Amino acid sequence: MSDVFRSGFVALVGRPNAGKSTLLNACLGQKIAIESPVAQTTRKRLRAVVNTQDAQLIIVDTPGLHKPKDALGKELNRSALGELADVDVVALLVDATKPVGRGDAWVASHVQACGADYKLLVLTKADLSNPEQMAAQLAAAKELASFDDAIIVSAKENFNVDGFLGLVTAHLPEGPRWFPEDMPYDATPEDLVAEFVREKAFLNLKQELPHSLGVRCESIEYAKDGHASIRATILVEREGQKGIVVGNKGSMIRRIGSEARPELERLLNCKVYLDLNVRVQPKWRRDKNEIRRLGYDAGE
Ligand SMILES: Nc1nc2c(ncn2[C@@H]2O[C@H](COP(=O)(O)OP(=O)(O)OP(=O)(O)O)[C@@H](O)[C@H]2O)c(=O)[nH]1
Ligand SMILES: [Mg+2]
Repeated sequence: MSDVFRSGFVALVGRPNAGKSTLLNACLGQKIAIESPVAQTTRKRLRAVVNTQDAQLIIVDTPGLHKPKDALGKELNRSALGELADVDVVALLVDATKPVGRGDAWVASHVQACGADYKLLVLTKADLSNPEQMAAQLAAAKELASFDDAIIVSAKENFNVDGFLGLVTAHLPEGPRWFPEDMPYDATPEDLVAEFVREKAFLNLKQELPHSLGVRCESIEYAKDGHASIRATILVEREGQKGIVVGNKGSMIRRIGSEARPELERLLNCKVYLDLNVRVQPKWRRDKNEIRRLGYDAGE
């Protein structure tokens, strides 16, 4: 154990699908951020507090940076770029399996310009890549900005996640434990319930309509016997989409519910009854008020 205690904020940024949320979960050792192969899965900042004997890291998951097509996309970018302003460490995540492109260069230019003391390049998904591809990718990604360091990880296989945490910790300033040790994240149970339902909807409907889907948790009520009754609404933009989410005789919405329930039970640590409904809310992605109601805005 070292005699200095370090603490600080670490932002994970990168293009959509780079593996930011998966790395956050691996660092925390618990799933709080939703993961999916759909680009722009993460819609709001989420902070995980990782405690070790010598340090406290507040790791910030951000929405993937991309070319926005609507008000929601603009909010996602605003939220992610906003995080760069006020952190000690920025980790730029680049997918080891996809060619480094203009999107990465654009993200890297923001990393370059931000005031963080330590800028780390993280090549993700090492398990899907081979050594030659990784070496080429690392060389190309290093050109994107002047990084202080680079590291290769696989969050899925838990490869070098400790290495990542160690490297970041060593570059945090000396400071106190900002958050109590029993507070591993900054989201409400309602936020996480809505997100977990959205993940299952994304995974099942990724070909059809992921970006048109929003989820709101209406209520969580705890009964005397300890179980939680949860009501949540899936928002879609058109009547036809409602039919897809409901599915033949309700088969799709039942599937989404039955996939979400075990994860919600693990999260809330009790038995869960989940009541899911679908509502049509035309063009909600263009409506700033609805985006705000769903909690997908960057806030002030
Ligand atoms: N094989 C493998 N897959 C990974 C790894 N990390 C992430 N993935 C997968 O890559 C996809 C995207 O991961 P996310 O963590 O959701 O990516 P993200 O950067 O948070 O994406 P956005 O929220 O859209 O910006 C998911 O299907 C993950 O399962 C990894 O280390 N290995
Ligand atoms: Mg994400």
